[in-house]
Amino acid sequence: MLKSPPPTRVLTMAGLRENSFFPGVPVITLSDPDAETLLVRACEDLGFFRVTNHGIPMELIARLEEEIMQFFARPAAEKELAGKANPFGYGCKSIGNNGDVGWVEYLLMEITSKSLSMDFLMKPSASSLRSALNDYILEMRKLACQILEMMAHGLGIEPRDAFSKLVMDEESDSMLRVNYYPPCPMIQEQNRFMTGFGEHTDPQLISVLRSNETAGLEISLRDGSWVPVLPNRESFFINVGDSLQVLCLLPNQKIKKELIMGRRLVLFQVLTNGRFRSVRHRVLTKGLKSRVSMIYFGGPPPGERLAPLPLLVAEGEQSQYREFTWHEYKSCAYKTVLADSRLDQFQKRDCIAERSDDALDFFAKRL
Ligand SMILES: O=C(O)CCC(=O)C(=O)O
Repeated sequence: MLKSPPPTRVLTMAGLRENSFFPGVPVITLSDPDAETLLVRACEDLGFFRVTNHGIPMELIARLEEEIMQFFARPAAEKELAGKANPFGYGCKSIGNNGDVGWVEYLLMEITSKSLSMDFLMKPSASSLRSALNDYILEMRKLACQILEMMAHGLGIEPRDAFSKLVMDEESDSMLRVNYYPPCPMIQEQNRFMTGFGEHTDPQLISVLRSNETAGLEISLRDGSWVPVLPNRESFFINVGDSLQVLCLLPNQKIKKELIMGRRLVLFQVLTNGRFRSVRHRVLTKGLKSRVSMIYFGGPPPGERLAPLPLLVAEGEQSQYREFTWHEYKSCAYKTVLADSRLDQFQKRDCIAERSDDALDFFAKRL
């Protein structure tokens, strides 16, 4: 448990909005005949949605949550046996190596050859945690792949495993993070809140997030405003990651062309049609109740070249980004602070103005 007052660098702000959850998070029932279309629309609009009817047994989720609570309730010295998060292991307040801090404890685990490989999990005392985690990630991989296939099919991409095969690959660079945001009575008294997990986008392809009923997750809308997400312990929240945004990006040339045509309607289609958006999100904690979240990050193999799928690029058009691999992108992510817009570093110079949403808004207002 975190016992000391929050570190000074954890922001505290007054005036948490009560009962003002964002009503616009798409809720998609995976068995709905229109689910593929709805998924694509949600990825274009928000890069974020909630799925129900996912088929993951509640007992499995409850079992893992119970194990996680037991892990974080242990004395610090025992938790530290998991190794310092660098990047994998146990972390407390400090997120990454670049100065980010939050009111959070976490375990970040690398998934290799379809299971979790960490020395501390191999100890007999960790066997029930290990088994719950491994059962959970099997289900998460299946769910992530099902959703990626629905997205591809919804976009008209053949084969439909164009995205999911990257996560299914033996070399897939996927991980699981479990976060524990302890209560903090100090801010509770002051009606303030603070950063649990600072704003960021997820670098991978897709994130499958599940939390308990404690609120705190917020997403950023296209206009830059932040909105709180109503938690739902029976559903999973899906984030589009940066890598998926790159694979599904409309080429720059097309954006230029449509802008010159000068129609607001056309511009809107350019912004939304075929362009997935990685969602910026953060966790604010009010300190009343603990929040527990577990996030499966489905990533591509290290050598995978991240570029718009040829199918989405018409002749004569080119990507906004220089070529890079997932390994390069991940290395860059580890060197930056959470809030950095890392994709900008891979953008071709002449594409910067056209790609920025601000620039597009600027033009839209003048059409
Ligand atoms: O705890 C949450 O709900 C989200 C945390 C998060 O964004 C992350 O671990 O990357």
